[in-house]
Amino acid sequence: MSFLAKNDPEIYALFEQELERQSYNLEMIASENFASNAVIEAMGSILTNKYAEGYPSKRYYGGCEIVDKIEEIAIERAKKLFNCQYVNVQPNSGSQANQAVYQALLKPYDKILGMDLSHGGHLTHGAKVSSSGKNYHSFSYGVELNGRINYDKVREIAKIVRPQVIVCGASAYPREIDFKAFRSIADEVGAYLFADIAHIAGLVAAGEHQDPFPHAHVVTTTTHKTLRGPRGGIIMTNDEELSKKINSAIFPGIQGGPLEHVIAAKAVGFGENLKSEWKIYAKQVKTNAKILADVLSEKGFDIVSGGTDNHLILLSFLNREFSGKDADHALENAGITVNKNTVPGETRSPFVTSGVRIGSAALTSRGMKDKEFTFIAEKIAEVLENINDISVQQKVRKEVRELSSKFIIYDRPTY
Ligand code: DSN
Repeated sequence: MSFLAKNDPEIYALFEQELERQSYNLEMIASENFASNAVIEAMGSILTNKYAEGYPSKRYYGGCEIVDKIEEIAIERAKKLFNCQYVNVQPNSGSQANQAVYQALLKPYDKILGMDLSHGGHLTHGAKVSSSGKNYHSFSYGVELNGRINYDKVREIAKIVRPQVIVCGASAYPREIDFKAFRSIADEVGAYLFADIAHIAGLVAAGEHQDPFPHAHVVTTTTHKTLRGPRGGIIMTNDEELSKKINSAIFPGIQGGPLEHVIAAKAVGFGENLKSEWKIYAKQVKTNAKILADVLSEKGFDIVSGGTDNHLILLSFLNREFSGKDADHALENAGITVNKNTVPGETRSPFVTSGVRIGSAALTSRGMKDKEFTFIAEKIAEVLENINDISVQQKVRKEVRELSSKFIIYDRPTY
């Protein structure tokens, strides 16, 4: 019997329910993935006991010789993976990583220009409800009605705004991001280019998406999305002076003791990303997303931008009677987990929306390939075409369970 089961049966029972949910539903939220047992083991380890404020060899506590080695391995692996010179592996999340970048590069009320949240950007790219939009003057660019970034328009906006930082990278953008084009805009207006590659990092690491270096001055990513590591963030740069400012912004600026158990898990995750199999995985992630786009498009659904270059698609229901919220709910009932999302030309509120975002990374980690993704796309279409028919949702739910049970990801869960 596990320690958890013995000591806290109430929490353990909920863990069992969550394992059941993860095992027998189709997880298609584009920002989620399934970390390996090795990553989970490192996260749930004795390293949680250790305080290590500071950086390797420059700590404020004794007894850090082992965690120093672990943090150095995490840094070296990330440097190799993303082809850069300086990495801070301590951010507890992508949001904290981004907050630290702003602290390092900006003074309060300086100007930032990022992608509009409702066009696929992220809260931390200047949304007024986030500290990035409260502590700095934030401005935004968006996508055209065709769902794509128009780089000439971004240039026009940048020339008017004259921001100190241009943020590129997105949470719901199905197309390749042209870092080189963004850098030329940043150079033209004398801004830093900051690339947040949280969604696409696993593809970048495999050479399946354009590399943000050498174009971006600073790059952040989360480690748990397409990278499939533990929940957390990292910050990267090739500029030594910037790296010092970033390190001070993380500690003592924003965070205290780093989560060394998570840093160890980041190292384990990066080790997996460096293996040759990773390239095969990343390629399949893209193939699977393309299958979703192709099949759903053949079935008459409107795919934002007409397809995908990465791990996600956006379905638009602007021309349908039902909303993103309705679709999200119906698919959830059928055992397919996605999230509602705004789309270009949105007419409904952000709580209702006219779209859903669907990602392929997590199910690809379970080993699902072309055949399974074709089947899944057909099932998504079936549910959406019969959105008010609960019997269809119940039938699909059974089929989803049958498929899921052939691709069990944690046969020996470490919780
Ligand atoms: N919440 C994440 C996403 O779903 O894309 C971004 O932080």
